Amino acid sequence: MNNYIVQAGLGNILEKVVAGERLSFADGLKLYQCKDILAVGYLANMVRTRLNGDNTYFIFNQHINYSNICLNLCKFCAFGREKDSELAFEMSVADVKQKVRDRLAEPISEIHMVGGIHPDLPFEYYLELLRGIKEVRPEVHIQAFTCVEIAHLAELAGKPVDETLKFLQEAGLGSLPGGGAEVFSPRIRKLTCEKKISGNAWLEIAKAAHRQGLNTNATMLYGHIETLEERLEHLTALREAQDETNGFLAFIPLAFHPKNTAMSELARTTGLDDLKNIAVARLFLDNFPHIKAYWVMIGPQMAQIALSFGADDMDGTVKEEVITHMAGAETEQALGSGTLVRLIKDAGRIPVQRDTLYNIVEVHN
Ligand code: V47
Repeated sequence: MNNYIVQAGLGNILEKVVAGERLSFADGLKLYQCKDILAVGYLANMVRTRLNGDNTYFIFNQHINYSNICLNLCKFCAFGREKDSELAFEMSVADVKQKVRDRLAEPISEIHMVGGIHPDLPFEYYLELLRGIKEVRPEVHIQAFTCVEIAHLAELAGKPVDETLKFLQEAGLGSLPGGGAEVFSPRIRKLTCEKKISGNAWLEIAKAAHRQGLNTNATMLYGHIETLEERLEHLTALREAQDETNGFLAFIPLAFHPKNTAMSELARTTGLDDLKNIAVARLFLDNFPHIKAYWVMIGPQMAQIALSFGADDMDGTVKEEVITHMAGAETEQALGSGTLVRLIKDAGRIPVQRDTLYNIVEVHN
């Protein structure tokens, strides 16, 4: 096998991976440019196995989008709407509580809740959302509000970010999801999401959350107009932030879905690029414990294959995914745990049901 990796031009990287050495920017670029996906995947699988063995994590979770009304209206997004749009929606706290109540019979341990940057909902609404969910389902872990929403909530609260996070934590917030990171490059943000907070601001909020005892995830929206160098700059910034605070749990590459967006002329990502992003992330983000293959975006079959290319997490049952489906995703809106377990076992890995913080709930052997 070593000869094969050397022939693929990745001999130096193999040596570093075996020695547990950190990869350089140039190494990352070489991996992205390498056309031999099996060689890249072999290396990523070495790291995946070293860090997580055969364990492949999944969770029983429920997605709730409290509103799609958004001031940012990013070009890659098919979800956000202006307030007066016919397709705009906004849930009351009672609506959200009902969504949670509807699924009380299912063993859901995490609520993943995000929305847009709403022009006029008050800070109290967000606190009430958290308190309301906890009232209905006290044990559930609420993973809610991206760093972009947190910046907005801090403005609404008229408080610094750390104090705002404290209020949210006291109301029931357990951790932050990884959305809103997009690509940190100022060039990409100017062209695709000019109104959104900067990449640096996103990173500062994630680090503030970590210091506050809140874990977060991180994402990268790939497959639109970003260059390979911009992807690596994004990964480098995440790796540096993680060196500082060690609060990121998982990295999730998000495959761009162009339908119904202002960038609908672009093509969907290819399977190779999907696998490449998982594998390069696993190799480059040496301080991230987990890499998620988000089946909603790349499909359950590709997510299953990704388990041999660096991924050790398949997210979860999800239930009612909206953001990607509005942008043309053809995947299901939910997967049963039986399907997840079968996909993982078929890939020769061990299905491990987890909670949000990666404590093991049950090994499905
Ligand atoms: O923030 C928006 C992205 C994110 C599109 O933390 C799009 O565990 C593809 O962040 N095509 C929301 N992506 C999803 C997200 C997420 C999902 C699953 C797990 C976790 C986690 C986080 O989706 C947005 C944005 O970055 N997005 N539009 C689109 N057309």
